[in-house]
Amino acid sequence: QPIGIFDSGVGGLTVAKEIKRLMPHENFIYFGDTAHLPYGEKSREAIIGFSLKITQFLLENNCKAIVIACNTATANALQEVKELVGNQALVFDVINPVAEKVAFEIHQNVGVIATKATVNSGLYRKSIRKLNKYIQVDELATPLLVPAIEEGFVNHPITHAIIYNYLSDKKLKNIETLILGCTHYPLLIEEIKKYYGTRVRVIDSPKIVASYIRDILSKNDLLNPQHEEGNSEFYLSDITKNFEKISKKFFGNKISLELKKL
Ligand code: DGN
Repeated sequence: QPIGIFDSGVGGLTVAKEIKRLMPHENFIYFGDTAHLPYGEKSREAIIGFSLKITQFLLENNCKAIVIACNTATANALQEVKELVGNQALVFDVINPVAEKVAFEIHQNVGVIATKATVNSGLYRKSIRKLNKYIQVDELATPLLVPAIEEGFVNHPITHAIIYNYLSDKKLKNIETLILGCTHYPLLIEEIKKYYGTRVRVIDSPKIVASYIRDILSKNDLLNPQHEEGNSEFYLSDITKNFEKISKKFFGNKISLELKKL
């Protein structure tokens, strides 16, 4: 049985890549909802609607676990996805494992950058402070980053300018740790680290999420036996050049992308 992973576009590939690296024997099905991108600007109702349709598709494909590899969908539709899934599969999200990890670390001033819809939900702040009320969490919406990444502007003067502009915001002035609260942002992690030097630790969320998933699958005895390499399938609601480019960079040229309208 495969692991189903979804996002609005290429962002969730950062999580899929870590899942593949840590669990090479697992099969996975990736769904990128490129036709409805970016989720960060959509209403809660719209985000719930897309997330449920994708989850349904993944369940029809017999997934043993559903990974909401999108912070915006997690922040707006986690409960609804869990209700739809019931006990048909396990549901994982990208916020709670990271919040748990950060809540028990020594740093007290944490910054989060994310889409508008994630910041408006305040879910990072709530989840971290529920576990540790001494941590100060400041969230900043950085909405231009997703379209820039989807346009392929990685390691590019345009993204440099956007990053410098956002990160110099006074909200993030005293932070010691920065959470990349959008699965697209790890594609810019080197550029973001360069901005801070050693002053701020930048959290690599996909690594944390993938190792959390492995632990839970293993506890539930749901990991595949380790004798053959897992295969991967990719479905998109619109096939875009950038998705093709980034997915091939991550998973090699042999992968094929299937069109699946929602
Ligand atoms: N990658 C998604 C996230 O983690 O929030 C959102 C991207 C988007 O559609 N704006």
